Amino acid sequence: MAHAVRALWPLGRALAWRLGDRPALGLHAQSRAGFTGAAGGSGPAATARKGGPRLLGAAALALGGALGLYHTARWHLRTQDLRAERSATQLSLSSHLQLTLYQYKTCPFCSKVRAFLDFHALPYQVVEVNPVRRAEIKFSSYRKVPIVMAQEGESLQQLNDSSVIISALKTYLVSGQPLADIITYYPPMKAVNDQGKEVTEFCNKYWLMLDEKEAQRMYGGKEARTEEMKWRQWADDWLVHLISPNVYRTPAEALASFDYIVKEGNFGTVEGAMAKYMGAAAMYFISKRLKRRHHLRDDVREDLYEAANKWVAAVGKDRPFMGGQKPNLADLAVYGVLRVMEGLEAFDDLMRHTHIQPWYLRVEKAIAEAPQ
Ligand SMILES: N[C@@H](CCC(=O)N[C@@H](CS)C(=O)NCC(=O)O)C(=O)O
Repeated sequence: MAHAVRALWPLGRALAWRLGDRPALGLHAQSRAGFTGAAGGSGPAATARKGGPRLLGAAALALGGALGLYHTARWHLRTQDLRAERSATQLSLSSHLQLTLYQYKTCPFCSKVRAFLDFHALPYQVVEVNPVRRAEIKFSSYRKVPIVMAQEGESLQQLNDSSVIISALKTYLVSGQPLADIITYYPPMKAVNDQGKEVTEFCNKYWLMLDEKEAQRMYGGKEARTEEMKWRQWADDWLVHLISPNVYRTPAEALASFDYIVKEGNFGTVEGAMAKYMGAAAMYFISKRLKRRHHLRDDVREDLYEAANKWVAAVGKDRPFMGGQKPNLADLAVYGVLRVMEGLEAFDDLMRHTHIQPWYLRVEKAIAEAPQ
């Protein structure tokens, strides 16, 4: 059962943390690995109560930016001549890709990727992975989901990690560079987490590999690019950590959450029944531990509401989305993470007690209206 529970989102991730799997990256891990870094709890909500992680987060962001700039420059010099020829074909790029998404439907990282693919009208096939046996991803040495397999002509690429998948595909859509080249700019890095365990992270994962012209066209200025990176990282490093403590807050909520996970997921009948009751019980207790680990309040809803309102304040009143007239990658990431709570009490509470609903519905609509 422990194995079943470990592989399941949100429970699987929670148990991964419990088992010391989480890349809670200290300075040591970051300097060893030199990656953009998921500095634990470095988002605005966390930094209100924690000064150190804020500095780490800023340092990680700056480091990622510097690495990204370096890679962008290197790549720009190499491909300058090809660029002009490619621009004419960019519109049809998405039709050159055949994508397969390996996922757990209720995993927030997978939901982020789907939000991205749907908004960009990129067709894809879904393989729902059985969280107990994970046979569907046996081919992969990277053992988490989401994974995207991307076939571009003769070339088949495996993209790991939600943020890498999104950054690589967005770079592809904007620049037209071959995906095989793009993914070399997001190399995996081994790091050591705060429990001394080796974990895999990815360099530059919030950075798009664009030349100056493309970046200008896409963002209009440096601030918009930095803002998008910052809030994408916040969604991964802070917002995601609020999900489990909120959806497993009480025994009844834990049971409802598992009911939903089992219904949506790829479980055998016995596995499903076991996961529902044993998983709900396990997660109810584990979520208390997560609450302490992430320094959440006694009433974890308070943290969720605060995060949502911070996000709404960051979007502001003068634009429908953080991306302006259309969602950017941060809008899609925050939406994707929150969406996994739909249908649960935590989601209804969130809509009722914060100002996030109008923005949330706008993103939902923008995705629904994407040309199919
Ligand atoms: N940083 C990764 C995290 C992915 C992740 O933790 N996925 C979980 C499911 S939500 C998983 O596959 N867990 C299985 C395991 O850890 O063994 C991403 O953004 O994609």
